[in-house]
Amino acid sequence: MAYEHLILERETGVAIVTLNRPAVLNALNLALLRDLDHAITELRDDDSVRVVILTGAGEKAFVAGADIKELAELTPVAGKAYAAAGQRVFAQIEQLGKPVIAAVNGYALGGGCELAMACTIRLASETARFGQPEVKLGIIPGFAGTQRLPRLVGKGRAMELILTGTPIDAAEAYRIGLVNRVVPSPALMTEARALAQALAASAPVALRHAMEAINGGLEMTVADGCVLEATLFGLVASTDDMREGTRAFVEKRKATFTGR
Ligand code: CO8
Repeated sequence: MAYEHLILERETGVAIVTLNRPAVLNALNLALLRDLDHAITELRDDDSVRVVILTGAGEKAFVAGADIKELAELTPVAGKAYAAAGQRVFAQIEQLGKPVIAAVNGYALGGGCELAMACTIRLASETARFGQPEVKLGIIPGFAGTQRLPRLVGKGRAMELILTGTPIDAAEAYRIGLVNRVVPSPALMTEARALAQALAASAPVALRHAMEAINGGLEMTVADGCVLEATLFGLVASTDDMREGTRAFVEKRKATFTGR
């Protein structure tokens, strides 16, 4: 399908989604959110895609937040609907069942930081900046930032980032656990592709269920999470990929996983 504000490319086993409004630092407007919604659904249903990379067009930004010009016009009812729509799309990314790598190539502010947090793994270029500056606009995060940020970096740090609205650089984001890795800017997409290819070579059903155990388990007691884990373990142990993976180890060869 044709997209207005994003570019969707496919390489072997990997899809690259580039949010493409560079003139406004890839700010998320409703049209871009709609494109992202459709792209995620397309990628969910495409078995040839095992891993997704999400990045921003241009040199400066991943996503500099929700489009402030659009926000400024919102009525309360429209604002609630907008926030709910963003939350739903971001939840689809989190629950895609395939790893989504955020390749954060610059500003990830407000809705951009929230989008990165919905991804499975975050790689940042040295020039990336992260923050939740909403309070400086008289609003609060609305795409689940108040929920995902404390879960990723702890309550105290989330409070500080959200209440001060002050952005942090990539090194600090790494230090507090907001990103998995920081790489020199020119190497960002190479690193993201290498990670994506490594993940794409793994057993897709195992990856999907591992993510489900982690995401689901975080919302449960440890005891309930362990029940979930054991159940998903049982399911995964019934796959062709489990037989292939264990047999390949015994036969001292590289496993080839089919996703069945
Ligand atoms: N929305 C709309 N336009 C933007 C945005 C944005 N978030 N960010 C940048 N732009 C535009 C600028 O207006 C400018 O356009 P123009 O050339 O027409 O003037 C262009 O992008 C380039 O930006 P700058 O000239 O400002 O570039 P600088 O390098 O000087 O500064 C910054 C870069 C620091 C990133 C700066 O642009 C900035 O502070 N941007 C806003 C960051 C921000 O506050 N983000 C949070 C937005 S609120 C949000 O995300 C809430 C999410 C939840 C919503 C819930 C639904 C209701």
